[in-house]
Amino acid sequence: MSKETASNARMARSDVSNARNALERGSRGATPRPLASAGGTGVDTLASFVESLMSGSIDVIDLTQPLSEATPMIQLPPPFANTPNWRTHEISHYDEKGPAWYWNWFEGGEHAGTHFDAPIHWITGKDRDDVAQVPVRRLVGPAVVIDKSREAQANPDYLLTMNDIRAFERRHGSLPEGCWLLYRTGWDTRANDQKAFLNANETGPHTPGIDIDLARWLASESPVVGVGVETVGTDAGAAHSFNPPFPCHQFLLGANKYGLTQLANLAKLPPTGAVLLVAPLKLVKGSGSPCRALALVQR
Ligand code: 23J
Ligand code: MN
Repeated sequence: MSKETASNARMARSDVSNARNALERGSRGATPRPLASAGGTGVDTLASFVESLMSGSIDVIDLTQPLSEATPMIQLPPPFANTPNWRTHEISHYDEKGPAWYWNWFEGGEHAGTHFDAPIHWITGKDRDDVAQVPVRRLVGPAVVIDKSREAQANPDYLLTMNDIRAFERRHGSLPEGCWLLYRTGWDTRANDQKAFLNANETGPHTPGIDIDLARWLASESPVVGVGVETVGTDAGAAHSFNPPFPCHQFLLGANKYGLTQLANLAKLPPTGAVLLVAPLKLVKGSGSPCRALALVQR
């Protein structure tokens, strides 16, 4: 304890000390506060959150697919360049290269597995945030889950429309401000099988997505900050031939919004009420990043 701190402790009840503490801290100074107060609202919602977490009345759901050499990667047609498969290289494994430690290094794309698309990923967002610049406040928010797994099973080219959103809103209320729209298609069950996951034939990949008008509306008029999907990208497999091509990427990233792909466990979330937490790596100038995506759900 420093001389000054000791002196402050002895004089804790004096007016002089209180005034000085207030100045030094630039805060409420010696004004007594209730023990568990978070300040601000006077109601400690974070303490009650921790209580719910510990009692199990709030559950944490992992929305992340495992990332390995078997993780499916998007395959763009020629002449476009592609992302190589994820690869892990061993550095040592409790052996002569490191007798008491195990560690690896890896190589892989920014858009590998469960990953985050930053606005700068697309040409329409080229002057906007890279993945390191995205405000973390926007990586935490309410999640709404729209389930079209039946439709996508019947039609792998199923496109979510404005009418689907209107029907969802009639039933569950308006999309909340700053929300993430999570689009369930049942595609997560294919994630351990590159062929089934990409579902390509001679006419290209066939995976569900979002139609052009809805992509435009989500970007320019809706309260969503991002769109999350179970498929390899936020756009439909056939979106290369849409006009404009890849409308989700074009409109959402151009509007400083985000994409989130290859999600798992959306079936475990309620249509509304969950909270999404997304944690992409803070890659300087990165266009995106593999990420951990978690959801908090009230039981
Ligand atoms: C580049 C070009 C087209 C697409 C993508 C990337 C992605 O899906 C992605 O991961 O951002 S559709
Ligand atoms: Mn991506």
